[in-house]
Amino acid sequence: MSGSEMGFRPFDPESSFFSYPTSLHIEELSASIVRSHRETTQYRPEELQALRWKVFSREEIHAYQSKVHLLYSYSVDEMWQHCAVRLTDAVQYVVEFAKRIPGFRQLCQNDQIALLKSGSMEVVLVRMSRMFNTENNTVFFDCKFAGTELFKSLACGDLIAALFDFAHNLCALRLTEQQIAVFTALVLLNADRPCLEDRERVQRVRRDVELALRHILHRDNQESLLHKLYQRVPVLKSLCALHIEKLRWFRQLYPLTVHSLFPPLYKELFG
Ligand code: CLR
Repeated sequence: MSGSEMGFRPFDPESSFFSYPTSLHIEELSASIVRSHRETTQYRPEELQALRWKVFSREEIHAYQSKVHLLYSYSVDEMWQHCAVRLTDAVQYVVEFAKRIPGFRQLCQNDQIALLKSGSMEVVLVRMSRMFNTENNTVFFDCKFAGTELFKSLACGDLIAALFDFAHNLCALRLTEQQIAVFTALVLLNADRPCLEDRERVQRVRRDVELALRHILHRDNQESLLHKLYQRVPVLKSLCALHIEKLRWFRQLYPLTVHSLFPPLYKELFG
């Protein structure tokens, strides 16, 4: 490639392998990740703010809890299936986000899949905090805000409580959309994931994203957040493990539901 062509190229994460990334690189990288995040999150913060008054009625909650037998009431396995579908939707948006992180698509396909397999759920859980209202401990689900009681029929109260707790604590950090964007990119680009072929290459892409996060936090005068964010990473891992454990338990009870009604991507990631 000629020099003049290079001048018109968009940010190339690989180029920083040969030279120390300039602050312009890092600036462009952050902007690009923030754009990718914005394009792959279904709701903008202003929209979510405007929807906060929408909460489920007692009757609706009972229908989700399979307490009543109305036309629109869920049985236990239907509720599991419904949540699995919702989670899979959310994962698909994360896959799209990953593909738009500069450098991600240049990783070999095996490594892209390995990173998504172990990281996409973690990113969904970080994203959950954007959809969370700490005033009443509810999360945006099926177009309204829902408390833990709505998920009672899943019979995994400990997991639900832990997920809500995590979202609540992350909300308390009052992260900006930019901070969430770059932090989630960093969660995906984890060179310690199992089954990676070219860890060094992942590490190289990660290094620049790490610089982007530092850059953003420095600019926002919130450098102390870095440590707090890193502290959440092992918690994410344990929540994902608990989710997988619950799925195993559910599969023993309802093997056919999982086999024939759960989304294939969900089974591929967690089953
Ligand atoms: C997370 C942020 C995403 C959009 C989104 C979609 C599905 C939601 C999820 C968010 C938060 C967690 C959620 C999930 C559907 C079911 C799940 C509410 C808001 C609850 C906690 C139940 C999990 C049950 C498993 C055992 C299947 O951008």
